[in-house]
Amino acid sequence: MSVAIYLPNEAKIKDWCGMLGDLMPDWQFQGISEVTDPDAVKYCVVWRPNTGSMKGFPNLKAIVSIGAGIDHVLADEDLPEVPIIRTVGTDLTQRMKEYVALHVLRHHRGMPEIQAAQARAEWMPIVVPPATRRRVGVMGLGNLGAEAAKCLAAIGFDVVGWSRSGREIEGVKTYSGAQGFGAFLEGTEILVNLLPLTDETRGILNADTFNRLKRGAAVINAARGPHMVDDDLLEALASGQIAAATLDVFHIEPLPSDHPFWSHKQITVTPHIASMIDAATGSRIIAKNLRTFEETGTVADLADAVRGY
Ligand code: NDP
Ligand code: OXD
Repeated sequence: MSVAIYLPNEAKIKDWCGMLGDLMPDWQFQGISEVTDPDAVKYCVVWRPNTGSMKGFPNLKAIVSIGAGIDHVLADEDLPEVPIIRTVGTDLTQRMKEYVALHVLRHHRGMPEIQAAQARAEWMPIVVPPATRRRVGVMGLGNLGAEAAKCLAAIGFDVVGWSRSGREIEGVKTYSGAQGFGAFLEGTEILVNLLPLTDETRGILNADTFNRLKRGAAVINAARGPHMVDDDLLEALASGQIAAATLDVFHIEPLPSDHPFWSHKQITVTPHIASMIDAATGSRIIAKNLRTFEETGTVADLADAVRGY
C-alpha cells in the first residue's frame, strides 16, 4: 500500500516516513514530491498541503490530517473528494487542557501585571476574586473544548461553554448556536477559543464579540489565527474593553517579525504550541487509523468536509 506524505519541512517528511514505515513495514511511505507511480498512492498524510498537490492521485482513498483541524486540508482548492481523517487522541487533549489551565490561571491571578511590576521592582500585591466568582467561557465543546471546560470547572471556575448543536457537560452551563451566543458571552471575563476554523467561525473574535464580554476581559485564542480580527483586538486592548490576550495561532505562521502582537505589552505570543502532536504518538494513531480505514472503509476520527470540521 503506497502512502504519500507532505509537511512543509523536508526533514519532518523523512521522520514521519521512517516512523510510519517502522510501524507498518508492509506499507510504503514516501514524500509527495518523490512519488513516481501516482496510480499506486492510496492515502495522503499531510499538514498544510499545497493546492493541487494531491489531485494527481486517481486512486486516493482518504487524506489524513496530521492534527485535529482540517482547515489546512480544505484550503486546497483542488482537493480530491475523499474522506478526511483527523489525528486526535488523549495526548492532544491533555496538552490543550494544560495550556488552557495555565493561561486562564495566569489571567485570573493577574500574572501579566505582577510580572510588569517586577520589571519595575515594584511590590504590587493584588487581590483577585476566587475562581468560583470568575466566569470563563469556552467556545467549541469538541474533543479539546469539552475537556478544557471540565478541567476549568474542576479548578473551581464558573465555566460556560458554547457549541453549534449544544452539549451537556457536568459542571458547565452550555449554550448553542447564534441565539445562545450573546448569553454565553455576557459576564464572561476570560474567553477561550477552541472552535474549528470554518466559514461560520472565521473572524468570530471581533469587536462585536469583545464588546459583549465583561469590560477588562482576557482572550485566549488556541484554535486558529483567522478566528481573530487582529485590528479589532488591538483597538479593544487600547480602549480597555479587553485587558490582555494570549495568542497561540496567527493569520500567518510563523508570526512575521514586524507584527504588532510581538511587542504588545498586553499580548502573550506562543508559537502554535498549545497542543502539538508529537511524531511518535501521532504516527501510532495514524498507523492505527490507516489500517482500520483500509480494513473497514471508515474510522471514528472521520471529519465532515461539508461541515468543515
Ligand atoms: P472538534 O471538531 O472535536 O469540536 C469542535 C467544536 O466546535 C464542537 O463542539 C462544535 O460544535 C463547535 N463548533 C463548530 N462550529 C461551530 C459554530 N459555528 N458555532 C458554535 N460552535 C461550533 O474539534 P477539536 O476540539 O478537536 O479541535 C478544535 C480546534 O482546535 C481544531 O479545529 C484546531 O483548529 C484547533 N487546534 C489547535 C491546536 C493548537 O496547538 N493551537 C491543536 C489542536 C487543535 P458541535 O459540538 O455542535 O459539533
Ligand atoms: C491541530 C493543530 O489542528 O496542531 O492539531 O493545530
